[in-house]
Amino acid sequence: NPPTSAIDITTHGSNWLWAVFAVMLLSDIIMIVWAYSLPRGQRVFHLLPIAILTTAAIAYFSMASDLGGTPVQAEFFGNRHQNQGQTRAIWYVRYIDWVITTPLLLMELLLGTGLPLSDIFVTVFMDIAMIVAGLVGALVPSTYKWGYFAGGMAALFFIWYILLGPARASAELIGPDVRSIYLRSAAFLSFLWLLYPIAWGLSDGGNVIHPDSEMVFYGILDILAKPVFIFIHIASLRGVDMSRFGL
Ligand code: RET
Repeated sequence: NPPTSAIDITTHGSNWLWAVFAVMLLSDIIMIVWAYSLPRGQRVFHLLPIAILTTAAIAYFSMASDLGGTPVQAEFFGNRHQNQGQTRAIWYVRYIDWVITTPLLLMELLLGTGLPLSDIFVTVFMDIAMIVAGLVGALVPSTYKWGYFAGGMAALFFIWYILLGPARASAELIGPDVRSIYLRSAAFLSFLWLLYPIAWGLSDGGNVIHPDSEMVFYGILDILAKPVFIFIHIASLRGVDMSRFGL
C-alpha cells in the first residue's frame, strides 16, 4: 500500500517546513553580518555560506508554501501490481537547491586545502552529476531509476576518495592548524552525505516512507549539512590567517 502519514506536513501546510526555513534565514543573516565585519581577503569562507544559506532558505520557503513538488507515477514497495496508476509527490526543488549548494559546500571545505583547482573542478563536476542523477532517477517512473541511483553513488565514492585522499594529503602539507580543521570538517561532511542516498532510497527511490517523513528526514539532514556544518567549520577557522590563500 502507499506509505501513509499521520502528521500531514505535505497536505495541511507546514510548521515544520517554516521552522527549517527560519533556521536557514536566521543563519544567513548572522553570516551576512559576520562576513562583512571581516576585512576583505579574510571573508571568502563566510561569503560561500551566504550563497548556500540563501539558496536553502528559498528552497524551504517554496516547500513550506507547497511549491516545488510534482506528482510522478510511483511503484509501491512490496505491492507493485495492486497500485498501478498511483502517484508520489517528487519534491524536485530540493535537487535545484542541492545542485547549487553542494558544489559550494565542497568549495568551502576544499579551497583552504591547497588542492589543485583542476582536482576541485573534477570533484565539483562529480557532485553535480550525482545530484542530477538523483533528480532524473526520482522522475523516472520505472525501476531504471536505480541505474541513476547507482551512477550517483559512484560519483559519491569518487568525492569521498578525493576528500580522504588527495585533499587530506594537501591539507596536511599546509600545516597542523589547517590539517586538524580539515579533518574534523571532512569527517563530518563525509558522514552526513552518506545519509542522503539512504533518505533517497526510502523516499523518491523506493517509495517506502511518506513524503511527510521525507520532509522530517531531509529537514534534519539539511540543518546539519548546511548551518551546523558551516558554523563548525567557520568557528574552527578563527585565528587562522586566510589571506595566505589569496582567495
Ligand atoms: C542522491 C541520489 C543519488 C545518489 C546519491 C545522492 C546523494 C546526495 C547527496 C546530497 C547532499 C545534499 C546536501 C544538501 C545540503 O544541505 C542525489 C540523493 C549519492 C550527498 C549536503
